[in-house]
Amino acid sequence: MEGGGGGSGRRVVAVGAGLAGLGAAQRLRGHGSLRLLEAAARAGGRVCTRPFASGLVEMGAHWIHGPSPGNPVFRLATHYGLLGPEAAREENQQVEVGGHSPLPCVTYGSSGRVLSPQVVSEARDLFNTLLASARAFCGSEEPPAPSVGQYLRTEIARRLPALGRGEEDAQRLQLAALAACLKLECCISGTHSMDLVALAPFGEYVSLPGLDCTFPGGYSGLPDRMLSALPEGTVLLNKAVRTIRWQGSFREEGDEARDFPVQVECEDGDTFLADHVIVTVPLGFLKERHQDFFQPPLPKRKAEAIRRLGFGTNNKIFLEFEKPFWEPQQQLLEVVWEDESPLEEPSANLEANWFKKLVGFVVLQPPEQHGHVLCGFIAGKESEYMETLSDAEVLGTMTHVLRTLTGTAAFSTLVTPTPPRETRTQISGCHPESVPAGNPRLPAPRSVLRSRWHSASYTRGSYSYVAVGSSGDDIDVLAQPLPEDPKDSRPLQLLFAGEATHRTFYSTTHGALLSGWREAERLNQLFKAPGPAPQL
Ligand code: 6YU
Repeated sequence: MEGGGGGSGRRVVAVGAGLAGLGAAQRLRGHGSLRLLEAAARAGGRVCTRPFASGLVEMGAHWIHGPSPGNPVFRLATHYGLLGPEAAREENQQVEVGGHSPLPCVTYGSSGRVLSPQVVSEARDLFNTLLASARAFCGSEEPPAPSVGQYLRTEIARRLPALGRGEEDAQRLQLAALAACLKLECCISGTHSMDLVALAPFGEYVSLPGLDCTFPGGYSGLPDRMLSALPEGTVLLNKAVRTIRWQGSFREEGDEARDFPVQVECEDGDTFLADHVIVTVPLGFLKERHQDFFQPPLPKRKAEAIRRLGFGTNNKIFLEFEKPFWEPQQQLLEVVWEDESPLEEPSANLEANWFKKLVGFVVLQPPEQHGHVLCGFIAGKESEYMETLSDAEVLGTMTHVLRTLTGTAAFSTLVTPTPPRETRTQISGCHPESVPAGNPRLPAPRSVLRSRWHSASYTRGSYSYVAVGSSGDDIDVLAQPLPEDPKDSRPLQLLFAGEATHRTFYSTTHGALLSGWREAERLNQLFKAPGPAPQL
């Protein structure tokens, strides 16, 4: 089959129907035809809402980071009426959270006790101060360390004598809480270790104002609405692209008069000829496949940028409980493994220790809508190892972890040393019906669901970061269209969009959307497309 119509008009093909691809399709004007080819059976890519328990859960993007008028995802979601009343409140849009909104929280230690909020916030304050100073090296020629992780560890070591006011047990607990902060930062950056994240470009990422919000009817409502606004037949699902041949001269049967510089060949053998192809496949896919995906292969500069930039894994584990064991006001259950320290190498034994990388659980709100559901976050190689386990294994391990943390394990094989039962502190103020007196074992979750972004063949991870040895310039190189020569008689054969191509908003849905709009605008300029200016 040869795709597209549109007579002598320019033919555009976009690869990938995530927010970048859909955004590009939404904004293109003045072309002859557009086809959007998507490997999966659904649009949305890393925006993926699924039913679970009595409600919906987000397997990918969770929040709008910085929901305020400067955020195009916020504007579009508001336009479609997809957000709740809290998000519409102007005060909430003005809050400066500098990244992630804080949630009311309880912190469990691995000895089976709730840790003092004061101890935890002391460690968190120090960590946030150090993180802010790490961002301040933005663009520095000579940062004090190559990676964010190394910088943070050096600074923590420097402050060691003052930690916990020099008292040994208090100091150990502060270090354990700092190790937990470091793991949370791995989830936020989507990396195995902050030692892999480059220090100098770290501050280039821009946080928008606004209290992070979710989509009451599911994040997928956004791509669904974008999709339904496109002319019917624009998006072809289950259409995985195998190879993009560019710099060619391809003719269609029955139309010898016209040749196209690009041919897109799909896994099922279908081909599409195009003047322009907007590539929005994830960086993880490009890392694995770019050598065969493009014929001729990408120029060295682009291939090197793909190799250097980071793309890691952050997964979610959803657990449904019959009854909550947490307090109604608690929205975040944090985990601190009390024998850990950021100054010591974490265990490399994934099989024995993968669950220790879990940073904690967000409580899905409101329970009337979701049921009693916790969403755990876990990044890095441990997260990738978790993907290889069965549901039953993950559920079993999570049950044991939660029993250990709440002091309700009969005995612990997960943590050493575990204090004897009588020395463990009871969880204060637990729901009497869920953890009855005498502290018996916490009931196992009813069901489990987890994401597996690393195993997903057309994603191969969660999102991008600027890795050691790389810089924001690599993001710009990745975003550059091909052929490189602006005087080429057949310009803009390949254009590149996707979250990893946005220098200041990489790793987010708004970065993805803006990148799609950017590439559509590049083509609109080429077509000198007349038409109304977009309203959003
Ligand atoms: C956000 C959030 N969020 C959690 C988790 C994940 C992500 N993000 P897509 O992949 O969507 O589309 C490409 C399509 O291409 C796809 O459909 C493929 O099937 C298709 N394809 C591939 N190969 C193909 C082929 N050969 N042929 C045809 N089709 C092909 N973002 O704003 N808020 O809460 C989270 C989170 C677990 C996995 C997130 C979040 C990231 C976004 O989901 C993601 O960026 C966009 O959806 C990507 O859209 P796209 O179109 O580019 O690709 C300092 C500093 C720190 C920096 N980080 C701070 C921010 C932290 C980010 N937040 C993450 C947190 C969560 C929980």
